[in-house]
Amino acid sequence: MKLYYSILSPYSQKVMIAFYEKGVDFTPTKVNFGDEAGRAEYAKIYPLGKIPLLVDESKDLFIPESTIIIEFLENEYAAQGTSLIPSDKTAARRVRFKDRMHDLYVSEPVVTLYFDTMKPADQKNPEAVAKARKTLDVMYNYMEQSFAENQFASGNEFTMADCAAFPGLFYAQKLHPFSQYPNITAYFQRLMQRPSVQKVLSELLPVLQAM
Ligand SMILES: N[C@@H](CCC(=O)N[C@@H](CS)C(=O)NCC(=O)O)C(=O)O
Repeated sequence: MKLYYSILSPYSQKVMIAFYEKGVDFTPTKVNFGDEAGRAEYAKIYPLGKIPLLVDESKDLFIPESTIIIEFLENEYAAQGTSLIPSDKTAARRVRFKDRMHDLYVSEPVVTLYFDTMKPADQKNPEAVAKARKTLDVMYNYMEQSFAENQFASGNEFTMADCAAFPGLFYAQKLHPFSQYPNITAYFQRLMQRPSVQKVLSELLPVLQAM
């Protein structure tokens, strides 16, 4: 199985954490978003141009969207590694809800902040930045309460929702710090201790240092 990804991409990191938690092998296939040729090449594979994307031509598999890739992994490899989506329907719905919360209201605003820092002064969008920061503040308050009672995002077991939480929080450390929230800080430290997260960081940190 080929995973089209970039190590800088939060949604790629989310899926890689899931692969490592499940102990499922994959062939990492880097997408070069840094130049036009790389983008054009990838658009031939997936016209929407979004990563991550999981492809297995021999099995006629073509799976975009980080959450759907993890759903596929859990279905195919249920008995292997960490259970990322519980078999109980109510527990699974709660995990899916938290996964959506982390993608839409943590990772997305953090991505907005990240790209705004890269823009020249005359292209910055203070309105979008203010909205992103407000969303993050609401989420931080919500998460702070949640982690007072739970070790992980949906109860006391690591799930897909935690795969989704790590990348946004990782970039948020610099872009919209959560250090004044002790429960989120402790949760982030728990995530940092996961071998799956360490494996992603071992690829990510050298790239960030070189930038
Ligand atoms: N909802 C998608 C989001 C994927 C996404 O936005 N990926 C970004 C990188 S983190 C991307 O491919 N950006 C390239 C572009 O939009 O052209 C998922 O969960 O996989």
